Amino acid sequence: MRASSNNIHVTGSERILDEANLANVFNELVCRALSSHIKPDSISINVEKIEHDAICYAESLDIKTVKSPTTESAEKDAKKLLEANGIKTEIINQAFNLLRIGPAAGGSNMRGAIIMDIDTGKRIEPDTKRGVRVSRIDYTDAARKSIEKALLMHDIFHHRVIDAVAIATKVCRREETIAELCWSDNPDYTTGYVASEKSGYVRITNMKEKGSSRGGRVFFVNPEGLSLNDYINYLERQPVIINKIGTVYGS
Ligand code: WAQ
Ligand code: MG
Repeated sequence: MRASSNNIHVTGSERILDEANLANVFNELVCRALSSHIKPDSISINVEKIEHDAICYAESLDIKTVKSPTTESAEKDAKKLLEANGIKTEIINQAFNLLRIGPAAGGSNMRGAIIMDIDTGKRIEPDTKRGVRVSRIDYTDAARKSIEKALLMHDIFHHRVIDAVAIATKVCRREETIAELCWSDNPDYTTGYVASEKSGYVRITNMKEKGSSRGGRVFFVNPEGLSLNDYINYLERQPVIINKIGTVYGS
């Protein structure tokens, strides 16, 4: 589903389903579009067939929460985590600077993610205006229920968390990915995260000031032996379904 207003992207969401569930989910997606912070004037739903054999199954990353009281402390916490994953401080600073000013040309947000070479700090995504969109990721019904329940229990339930954990899980299970850094472009949603196979999905509160509509994602990748085409093809095209939920920790 993609919803826009005056030709500007408002919200999007996607699912991987059996044919039998297709019609039910239409309803859910339309409701989601209509309940977005900006009312869309256009909603499109696109359906594509996926071969069963092509699907990979994954366990979601463990979820932790760091309660950082200010944007400054949140940035420090995020940087420490990224350093612990072996990324150089100067490269991390570059990623922060980009997300803070707006990574697309002219200082606006991107629809997709930045891919950053951890040796040089160079952006290597082919289209620096759009970025790379992670797609074809979902939960089994049982896994979705289980993550909803665990998030509710820890009082951190939000559809953004569920979607972001799915994206981070897909991104981090590829060995090219060293870590991911993200915060939302929604002005009311200030919790961001650092994720990696090693650290899990670490939520950090106050990653940006309330009211800021700057947000984005950076995938830090190891350039050694990297085939950028294969990597992007995996992110965009490989169907991944989460069938098991990692541990959800309280804060
Ligand atoms: N693939 C790659 N990049 C994306 C995708 C995607 N599928 N979706 C969004 N982005 C990029 C794009 O640049 C957006 O501007 C930016 O990420 C933020 O997207 O656990 O909601 O959908 O509480 O606003 C984090 C949840 C929520 C933290 C992140 O991101 C928590 C969020 P948003
Ligand atoms: Mg958004």
